[in-house]
Order: sequence, then C-alpha cells, then structure tokens
Amino acid sequence: MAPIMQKQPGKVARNLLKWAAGLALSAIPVGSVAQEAAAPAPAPADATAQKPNIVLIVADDLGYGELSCQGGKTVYTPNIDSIARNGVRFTDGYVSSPVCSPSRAGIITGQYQTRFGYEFNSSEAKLPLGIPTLPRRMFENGYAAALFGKWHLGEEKGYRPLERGFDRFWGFLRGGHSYRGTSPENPIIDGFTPVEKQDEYLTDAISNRAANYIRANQHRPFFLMVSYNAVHTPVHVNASREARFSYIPEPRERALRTMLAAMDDGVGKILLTLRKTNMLDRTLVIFVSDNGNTPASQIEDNGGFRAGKASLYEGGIRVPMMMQWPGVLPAGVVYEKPVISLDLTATIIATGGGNLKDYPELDGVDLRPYLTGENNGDPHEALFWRIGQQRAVRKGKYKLVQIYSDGPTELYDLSADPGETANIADQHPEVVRELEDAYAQWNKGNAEPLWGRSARAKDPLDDWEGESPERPDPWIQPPSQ
Ligand SMILES: [Ca+2]
Repeated sequence: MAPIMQKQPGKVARNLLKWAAGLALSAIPVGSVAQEAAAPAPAPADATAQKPNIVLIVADDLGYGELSCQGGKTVYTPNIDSIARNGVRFTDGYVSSPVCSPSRAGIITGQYQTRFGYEFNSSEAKLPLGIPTLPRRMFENGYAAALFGKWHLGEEKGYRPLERGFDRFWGFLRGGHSYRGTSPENPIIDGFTPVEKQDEYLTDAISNRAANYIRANQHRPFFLMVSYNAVHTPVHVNASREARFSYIPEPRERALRTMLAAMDDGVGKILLTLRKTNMLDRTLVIFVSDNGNTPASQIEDNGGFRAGKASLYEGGIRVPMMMQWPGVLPAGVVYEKPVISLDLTATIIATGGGNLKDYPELDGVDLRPYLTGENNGDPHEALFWRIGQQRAVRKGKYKLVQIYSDGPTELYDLSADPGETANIADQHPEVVRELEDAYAQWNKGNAEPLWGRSARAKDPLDDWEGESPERPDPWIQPPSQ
C-alpha cells in the first residue's frame, strides 16, 4: 500500500535546507572559520542552543480510535489533533508490546524489549542495568533530560529515573496512580523524595510541570518526556472540568471524556508554552500511546481493530502516533507504512545529533528521511512481537498472529481486512512460511523472560496488568467533587 504522502510545501523544503545548512555550518572545521578572522568562533552556548528540543508525550492505554483526528466521534481533542495537522500522523504506528511496562522498556531503550527479557508486566519488572537508555544517550549528546509522570521501569534503588539517565523527575514509579493525592505506598516523587502533599489533579500537575520546565530551560537543548497516566484507571475526574461535559448524562462516558479532555488540555498548554517561548520551530513534538485501550478506558471502539490491551491483535499494539516539527517535517501528512515506537527512540537520538551507527543495538530507524520524502522506501522489512504465548509478525500488508501456542496460526491481509476477521492462512501457505521464517530468525535474538511466566500462560489475559474484561467492571464512580 502506498503511503499518502503530500508533497512537501516549498516553504518546508526551504526551511529544511536552511536547517541542514545550519548543521553544515556548525560542522565547518576550525581552520575554515579561522580564515574569516573577523568572525569569532561561536561560543559553546550558541552552538548548543541550535540543537532542537524534543518533547515526547506518552499517553497510557489510549486506544487507536479515541482522538478526534483518529476518527473518534465522542471526544473532541483539538490540541492533540493539532500535532497531526501541523505534522505527520501515522496510520500504522505500533508499539512493541500490548502492555505498559514492556512497551515503555521498548521506547526507553529503542530495542525490542524481549531481546533482554523484558517480556511481562510484573511487580518485579525493572530495566536491567547496563542497557543503554534514551535519556542517557541524550545526555551524552549534550541534552538535559526530564521525565514528568509515569516511569514503570523499576522502583528499586539503582533503577529509578534519576539513576537511568534523567536529570529531572517528578512523578511515580509504579504502573498506576490515583489522580489525586499521594500515599506512602505509591508516592508522588520529586527526584528521589516523596512529596508530602499533592493536591492538584495529576494530569494537570504533570502538564503544569512540563510547561514550567520548558519555560525554565530555554537556554539549553532538552529532551522532555511527558508520561501521562491518563487515560489508565482509576477513573478519576477533575470536577470543574467535568462540568464542561454536564450535558452527557451517562456518568462513565462523561468521566472518561473528561479524563481525555484533561490530557488534551495539557498537550495544549505544552504547545502554547513552546509557541510563547518561540521554540515551536526548533522542537520535535511526538505523541504516542503505550498500548491499546481497555474496556475500562474506552469510549469509542478500538478504531475498529480487534481486541485491545494485552492482545497482539491490532487493537493491542496499533496506537495513535504523530509528530510535528514546523519547518522541518511536512505538515498535514498521513504516513501509512508500518512504523514502531522503537523508531521514535532512534529518531529522537538522531535529532539530538547522535550518529545511529554508534548505537547498533537500536532496532528502530530515524524516521525523518521517510517523512520528508528523502527516502521513499519502507522503514522496516518486517515488525515483530512476542509476549507469552502470543507472537506476531507484520510484513507489508500481511500479518501473522498466534494467540495460543496450541491454537491456530492466523494470517490476515490488513489492507483488505484491518479488523482481522478472516483468517487466510490456508489460502496463502507460502506467505505463512515466509513470515514464520522471519519470526524464527528474529526470535533467535530474544532472551528468556527475566520475570513472569517463562512457561507461556494459557490465557493471554493473564498478562493483563489490572482488571480483565471478564471481571467486574472496574469503573469507579467519580466522586461528587
Ligand atoms: Ca498502558
């Protein structure tokens, strides 16, 4: 399937050239500069100021079809939508796992997390020491690196954000958190220290800290990761914002809509802060969800995809993904070739001046050449997933998926059947064989799980980190205030 690539407007092309010329200028050898005796060498502060900033916004359990730019009809999300309008929206953007913690391990390392045994959500889960992290790479390339919100990659000493590459952290270490307050069991942490009080609605607190950070760090390049727990359970709302939706009679729908609106408001605040500080055109802004939605966090269906969180059907791993960088990336483009969250990591490192040849462990690619039209090829020959018994391969329009080790191997043509309704494995044994071979080759590079069930669980929903759809509705009635 051909990507719908709009030709980049002339202004974008010119700005891209200007940007490239700026990079080339900064690479002029000292000898060349010395010949122009009247022009003093730029001070180091000026050189670093030219590096673009990166803001990576990660939503939690936000399904493919919830945002209005993704086809959602119930909620209007103008601020998140604006990233797509001013940049690139990926129709076939995947995460490397259908559950939180392994998906985040993929994003923070740029590697298929199964390569180092990070296969399951677990209270034991922690990013193995020695695995390079994205914030560490950014630090090495001259960046400040801040995380606000959810970490979920280890809470023991030695595994916390400030010990894994970030130099600023405010948020929580576990997989979930109440939207109000803090507690000794699962505290909000500032750096290493639990805060005593946390009165602000958590989504707003994360957004406000991100905006403050942007304002305070205009003088240096930064990598800012804004890691919302919205729209993960518990379903807690901010009462004043909920009043905006008082016309919705059904309380659950009203509450979920309010939670998503809170995140959209926060993204708006971040974008407005970048605009007010004149940094929009030197900032790459990325938005992605860590996995598909759950019945508990779902307003719309999952974009019409099958299943949701915890499943390797499309509903679990195909997520909203978009990025903007005015003047560098084209605007209003929809990119349809399959990409994966690991590409975001590689793109961020390359944007920060890292040479990807120096980081052979990365499984992703720098997406920028694909988005500017410089490279019309496929970012990946194939994409792969493994979690417990489940495995999947996406190659071109075909997807092979197996949910149970003793169950059928299924093949779908996603171009004709994005909902994975008609298993065509019997009609295309040669495709099944090709994808099986590709998977077997890839799987050789995976490690045994470091925790969780090394024996494959019978029920894929055993990998569920919270409530399963078979259990009672985890909906929590919003309090009256
Ligand atoms: Ca999640």
